[in-house]
Amino acid sequence: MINKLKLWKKQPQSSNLQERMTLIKEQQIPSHVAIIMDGNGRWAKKRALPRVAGHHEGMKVVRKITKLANELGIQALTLYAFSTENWKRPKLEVDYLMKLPEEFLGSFLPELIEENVKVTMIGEKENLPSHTLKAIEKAMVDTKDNTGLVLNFALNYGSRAEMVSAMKQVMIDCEAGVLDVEEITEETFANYLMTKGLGDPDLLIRTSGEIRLSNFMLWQLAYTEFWFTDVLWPDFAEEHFVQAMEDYQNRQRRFGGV
Ligand code: V0D
Repeated sequence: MINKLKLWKKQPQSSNLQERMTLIKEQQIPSHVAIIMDGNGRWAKKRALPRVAGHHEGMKVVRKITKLANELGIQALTLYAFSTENWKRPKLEVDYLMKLPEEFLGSFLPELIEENVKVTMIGEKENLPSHTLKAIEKAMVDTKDNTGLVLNFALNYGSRAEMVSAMKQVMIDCEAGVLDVEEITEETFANYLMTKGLGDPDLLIRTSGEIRLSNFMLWQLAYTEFWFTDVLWPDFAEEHFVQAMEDYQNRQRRFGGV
């Protein structure tokens, strides 16, 4: 009995995960998953580390989850990396955050290309440091023809600003006679948003125990399933993502049918 228990305990987590992933792949996979990656600062504080250490650890998790999402056949993964509110943080922290895209792409872009991942971005490019923008734009160019997972970074993004800017462009097009007022529908309006062509998220994950949207994709999340966890983003692992997928599929089974 003791031996049996030991054997059971020794089961490597990975093989168990592989089995769960196989089952997930046999059912309906969400096409588009969005994640609010919260709790990096709190993770660092718990360890008496500077906040930036949490951000750096969080970056490693982005790599892990991207790989997993791609393996599962998810078509798009939108990650909320920097909100328009985040500019209010101490300058040194913001400066550090703005170096993360370069560091991330510096080590992972070859792998992303290898894995057929396409890098995209939503958010205001205008206020980003040029070194940050340069790195992201190079990644977008280098991966533009890739047909696998769309890895979409929301950076300097705010949903209300996105909708106001869409509204302005709608007005401009109407005044120019390119668009008729009668043609403004939910579908045409969606084409003025930065997420044009992406499709709405099927599943939203938010880590770190906060139960709110924080101005993230308000239009696009109208019909999305929400999944919240107390796990802090740097602690978020494959098993948590797999759990979110299983819960999503259970909801689809229970409520999804006609
Ligand atoms: C910090 C947790 C990857 C959230 C993840 C500038 C906060 C790690 C990127 C990244 C950030 C962005 C664009 C790109 C490639 C990588 C990133 C920021 C913060 C904000 F093309 N992680 N990451 N960007 N963190």
